[in-house]
Amino acid sequence: MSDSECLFCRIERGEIDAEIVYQNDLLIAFRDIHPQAPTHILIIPRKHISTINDLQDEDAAIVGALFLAAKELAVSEGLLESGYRVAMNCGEGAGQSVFHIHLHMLGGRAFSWPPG
Ligand code: DGP
Repeated sequence: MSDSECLFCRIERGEIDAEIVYQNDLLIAFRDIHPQAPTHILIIPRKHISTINDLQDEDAAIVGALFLAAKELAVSEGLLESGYRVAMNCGEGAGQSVFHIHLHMLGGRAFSWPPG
């Protein structure tokens, strides 16, 4: 899929509405359209990267920025004390449905392990 057709690239360009809760020069974060917890935010790089398997060494700063954004969002969402989960699915078999990498950040309820 090209960047022009990618759903999350279109959100990043402002062509599709989303509730953006955080952004910087490397990424944007917005609320998931089908939340699985009281807080469910997707943190995506501005750069189109389809899956974890497509990451290059030069993307290390982007990957780090995704996690640092999760920490900032834990503060703004009030989740530091209660805890929260971050997860990234890779491939259809793992549940990935949008092929532009995104870190799920979920909080506001109890979580079990292992995930389904
Ligand atoms: P995954 O299954 O890991 O690829 O997660 C994709 C997530 O994207 C899923 O939780 C639902 C969310 N999603 C899909 N389409 C949209 C959309 O148009 N807007 C928003 N905000 N979220 C979307």
